[in-house]
Amino acid sequence: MATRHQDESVVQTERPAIAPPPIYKVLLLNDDFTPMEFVIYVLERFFLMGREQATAVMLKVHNEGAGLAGIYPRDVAETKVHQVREFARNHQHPLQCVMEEDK
Ligand code: TYC
Repeated sequence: MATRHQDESVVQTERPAIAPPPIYKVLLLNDDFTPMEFVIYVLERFFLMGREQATAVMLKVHNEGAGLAGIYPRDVAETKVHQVREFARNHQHPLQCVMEEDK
């Protein structure tokens, strides 16, 4: 913090420690019903991946149960989760999207 004295001199004392803002992983979860092509499209549209990366992430989710779609500050992660859930629901697919703090 800076303290300004009457003679205009400035004394630099210790800064208060500010924790970096928490960041969140946004994950897609596997299910037996959502078409692979739909998941690839979701990764392209909402997570701005190219076709190849989107296909690789989709296959990881399919084979391992979950996969990383992206890492964001909390408000952005919440928006992504909301958008994906709504988009999947509108297309009557059970695709699940969740977020967790990235420790
Ligand atoms: N398991 C799905 C299928 O075989 C594909 C799928 C992949 C579903 C990723 C969800 O997050 C998911 N059609």
